[in-house]
Amino acid sequence: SSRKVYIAVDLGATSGRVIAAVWEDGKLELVEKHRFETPSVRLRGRWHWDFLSLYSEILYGIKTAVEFYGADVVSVGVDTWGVDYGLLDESGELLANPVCYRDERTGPMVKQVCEKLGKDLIYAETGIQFMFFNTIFQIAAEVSQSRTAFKTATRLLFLPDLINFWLSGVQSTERTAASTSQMLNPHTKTWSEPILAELGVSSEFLGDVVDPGAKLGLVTQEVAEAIGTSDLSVVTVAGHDTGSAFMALPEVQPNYGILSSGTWSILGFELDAPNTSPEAAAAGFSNEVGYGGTIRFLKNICGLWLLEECRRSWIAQGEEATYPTIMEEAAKCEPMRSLIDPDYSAFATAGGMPEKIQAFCKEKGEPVPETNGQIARCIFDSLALKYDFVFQILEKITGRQLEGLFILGGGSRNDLVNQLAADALGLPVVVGASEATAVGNVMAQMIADGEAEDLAGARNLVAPSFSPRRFEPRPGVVTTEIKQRFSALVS
Ligand code: LFR
Repeated sequence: SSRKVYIAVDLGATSGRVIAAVWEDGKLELVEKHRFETPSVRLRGRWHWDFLSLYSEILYGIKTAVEFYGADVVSVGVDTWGVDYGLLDESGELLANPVCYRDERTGPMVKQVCEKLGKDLIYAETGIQFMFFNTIFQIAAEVSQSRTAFKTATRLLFLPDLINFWLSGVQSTERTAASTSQMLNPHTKTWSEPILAELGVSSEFLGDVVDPGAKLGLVTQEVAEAIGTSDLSVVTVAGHDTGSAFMALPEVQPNYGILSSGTWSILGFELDAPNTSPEAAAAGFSNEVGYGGTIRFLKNICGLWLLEECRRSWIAQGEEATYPTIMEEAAKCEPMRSLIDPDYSAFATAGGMPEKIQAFCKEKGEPVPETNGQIARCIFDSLALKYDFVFQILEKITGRQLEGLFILGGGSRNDLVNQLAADALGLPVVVGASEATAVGNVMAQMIADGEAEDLAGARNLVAPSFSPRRFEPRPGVVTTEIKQRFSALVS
């Protein structure tokens, strides 16, 4: 048949998905084959990913897709959140469970590494915003704690590469995943020598960097037995999930900002070349290398993590706290009553989120949100205001006057926030695929398979399959006073 099926494995910090993308008669249809949680496990003072369990879920999802689509299945691609990694010995053995990026072990490292190398040099070399969990700081923590697994390891694989290795038997280092580590130079698009030298790691340890779209080969015999076919090819995609998400724009609109909304709210837009100017450095924007050498010029805003963490607390206290009830209550609450800075540092780590939000409000003289609905509403209002705040900086640095905002990803299902974002920006919001990451993942596979020539071609090919939704700004909902009140809260 003319039908082709590509499998996207997409791991996010809230859930993992195995999605079959069915390409037939010029239309791409996404079918979710398996969804599972990706919880972190506290063990001996550290937050770990339960990686073998994630691997089993992935195999199960692929098997289900193969059973259903048979010989039409062409290839599989893997993307995950960024910066985390597995450590391997010479024989390819995984030496320890990968540690979660939110783990506190990197805390003191930012200061330490920056004092040694200089913040300016690190930014000029990498163009990446300073976040405590970047791989550069995780490696510094490994060194400083003299961790046995790290000392023994001969190879580091970022998480998408680790799964690709388990599926195909081939070790590779994909460029978009490498880029967000804060160890890659976005101008040369290869490892930064000064950073590697400072960390004391070699480019062999990190590996030669390959582009998304590389064919690694067929699945191993072991995997073939688990999924029921040996005829499945493993292809590198934009392994960093945000890199895949930014590929799946609903329209070509160069003057639109792009928001990838999920656990994180990642706001920026696509450039042809990196901007590592002092202004970009001062504002803390990242230049992440994307598919086809594009640059995502962006900033991470703490996104629906805030709500996920609140839900985790509420559920632990025996409440039901389902998404629909929370949304319904939040919609009924007084708008803009309590505001927080979503990026306040204490919010970045796990635990006690409702109390942390209440404490922030108390300290800043904001009315303290009491009910679950009020807390959720506070998060949504504050996120929309933060988008506007960052958007203005983005305009200043790039000299572009932005005309609207694309919202992509799982968080784009939240129409309350979509509308609030339009209100805060005073601009239209166009909502694209909620599984944008999977769409981008599949686009890279389609290009590798010869169905599209390049990124622009794939965008044109795939966009008609996902009809965008528009939100127009409502005048008067977000006033100048509210914006000023919010700005005063941002540290
Ligand atoms: C989103 C994301 C962000 C990255 C953060 C940590 O899932 O990949 O792009 O900054 O997670 O890796």
